[in-house]
Formats: sequence, C-alpha cells, structure tokens
Amino acid sequence: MTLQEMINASLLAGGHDEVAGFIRQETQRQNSAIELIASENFPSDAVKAAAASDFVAKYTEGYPQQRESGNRGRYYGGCENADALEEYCCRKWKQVFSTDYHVNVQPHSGSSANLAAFLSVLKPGDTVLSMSLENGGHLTHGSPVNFSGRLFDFHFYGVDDTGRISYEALDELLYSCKPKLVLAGASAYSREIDFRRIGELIDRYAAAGGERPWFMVDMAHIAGLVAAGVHQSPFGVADIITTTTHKTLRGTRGGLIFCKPELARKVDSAVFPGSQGGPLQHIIAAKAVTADEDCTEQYRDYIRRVVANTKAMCDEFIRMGYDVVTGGTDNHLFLVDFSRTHPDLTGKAVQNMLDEEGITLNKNCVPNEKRSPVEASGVRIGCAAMTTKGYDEEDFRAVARRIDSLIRGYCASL
Ligand code: DSN
Repeated sequence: MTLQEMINASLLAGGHDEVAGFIRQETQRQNSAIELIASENFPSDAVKAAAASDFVAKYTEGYPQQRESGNRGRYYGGCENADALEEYCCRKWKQVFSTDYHVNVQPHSGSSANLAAFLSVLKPGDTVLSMSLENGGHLTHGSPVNFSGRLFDFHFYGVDDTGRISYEALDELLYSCKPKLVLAGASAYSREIDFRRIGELIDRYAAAGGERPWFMVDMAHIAGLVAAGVHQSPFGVADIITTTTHKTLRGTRGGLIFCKPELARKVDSAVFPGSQGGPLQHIIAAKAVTADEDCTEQYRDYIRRVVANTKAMCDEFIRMGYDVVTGGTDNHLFLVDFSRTHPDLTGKAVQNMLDEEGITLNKNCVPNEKRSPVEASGVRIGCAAMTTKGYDEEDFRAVARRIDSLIRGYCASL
C-alpha cells in the first residue's frame, strides 16, 4: 500500500469521506499536472510520513536541554524525545550546509523565519534595505501590505535594464539610507546573487565611517543550490540566513534560521518566545528527514540536474524567439517576458490558459513592468519539481515547445 492509500484508508475508516475526496483529487492533480511553479517541489514519502507522526500531538515550547545559545529548557514535561529529535535536526542542517553557524529549526514558515530574524536585531521603525518585490524580491522583504513593511522602514534596490541586480544602486542606497540591516534574496531572479560583493560594499561603507548594518540573506529559493555547491554561499558572509525547506531543499513546508554564533541567543529568543509559541515537532521531524536526504550525493546530483534542465528549457524558449529576462538563467528558474514579443498577452492570461491544459506556473512582473502585478507581463518558470518527477533536458525542451504551441493557438484565437 502506498502512503497516500494508507492516508485515504485511515480517513475513510474515520468517516471523513469528503476530506479524503479532496486529498485524492489533489494527489491526482499533482500526478497529472506539469508543475512549473518555481517555489514548489515534491517531498519524499519519508518526509511526508514524518510530518504525519505522533509528534503531531506534542507541545514543546522552549528549546532542548543541550542548546548552545543558552536558551534552553522546555515548558512542558515529556519532551525527551522531542529534545533528541530537535538536536539531531539541528546537527543535520549544519551538515547540509557544512557550517558552524547556529541554527534554529522551529520557524513555521519562511515568513515566520523572516519575522524572527528581523526582531532579533531590529527595533520597529529601523531602516532596512532590500530587493523590491516588483523586481523579484519577496513579500516579507518590506511590502507595505506585509508585516515587514508595516513594522520597519524599508528602502529598495532593484534590477537594472538588463534585469540583473544593480549593485551600484545598492551601494548608493547604503550611504543615503544608512540602513540597520541589508537584506539579499529573491523569489523571481534567475541569476547568481553575489553575496560576497554585497558583503564588500557593506565593509567599504563601514570603513568610510557608516554604522555597520547587519547583513541578512533569505536564500529560500536557492538553498538547495547552495547546499549542492552550485550557487555562491552566504555562509561566512551574512550575519543571519533564513530559508524555507520546501523549495529546492525538497522538504516539508517550513522555515529555518542560521546565524553567526554570537547572535544565537537573540535569534532563539526572537523565535520563542518572541514570535512563536509551541514549535511544530512533527514538522521538525519532517525537516530532519529532509536534512538527511539533502546531505547525500544523490541529492546534490538532483540539484545539478535541476540547473541543467532549467538552462535547457530556458534556451529552448530563447531559440523560439521569446524574451527571457537577463537572457538566461544560472539557477532553477527563469522569467519569460511577453511585453515586446506579445504586447497584448498578459502573464495572467497565460497562467489561466496553461492551467486548463494541465501546466501549472505563475504570472510574474518583469523589469519596467507596465501592468499591475495582478495582470503582469511575464511568467515565472521553475524546473525543480518536474526534475524530481524524472524529467530530463529533452522533456523540458518538449514542454517549452508545447507551451509555445499553446500560446500561438491562444493568440490566434484572440
Ligand atoms: N511565495 C514564494 C514564491 O513563490 O516564491 C516565496 O516568496
């Protein structure tokens, strides 16, 4: 019996026919769709099994007894197994990134990780410099409709006319905004981010008399590439590093925070009791399994295939005459910009049209976007999920050609 069949049988035995039906339909959708959302992936049955374990029942506010930050001790009895699990999980994540940074595995999500990271070193109203959402940043990096933009004074750098991060603009903003924290990381950026260069700009600013800002990296999208050594690592450069565990790391939905050892106490306190109560120990179990998997050569090989597949699909779009932002990709995603080649086509229309054909992706703003984010002039395409399903470079080229044919048909029908 497969894991999904066991889940289905348990739900039916409990009389939860409707919920079982929703889950069966989602399984069928995931099995039949071509999944190109760059932030999604398919975790293993082992990850999903751990997430469904008896740890789901355990309250464990606090931290394991052996905690290097000094924030130790739980507020409930019966935590000896949770302690052992959480200590194991922390050790394994340090191994994934070959780092001696402190790690907190309790954040429920990327948003929770970022909130705690901000609270660990910032006060409300402090100035932060980050990449704008319109240019490929994250919602929790200062959007005015998000807690981040409401709590802190965000200023933004972005991309230049070629679609690449403008490190020059970032440098100028350091001097004009005098931020307390510089944040790097993106959700829709296809090129390697030069963390060392940002660190050097901060060093030069501090040497010129500026108060040294904290350097934080949200590596949620590219964490798997960092783990596999195919993207520049922020470890050793950034003070605080956050990530989700469900994108290229291919685990359960969740968050992690890494920090330099001297920030360990502040970060732990900002997670609990600062911004969260009881951790999700069943999800920590699933994160531990994810870390087990991500330490392997098999996983590193998977990531290398993700990068090769993404390049192959991206090159096929370029060969067919599409504009790809920055003219290519270094990672697991790329952006197709329709504004010159198909001026009447919106990202939203392409997303909806492809949805009906069983191809799942998301609309995305492009540099110098003229439309609202709800319409957008481009789409974001990621290859991590379908590489997990076994697609190779030729499969991805074939999907690119199918998308092109569907777009041609759609445009002809307008
Ligand atoms: N919402 C996630 C994404 O799709 O990239 C993280 O920002």
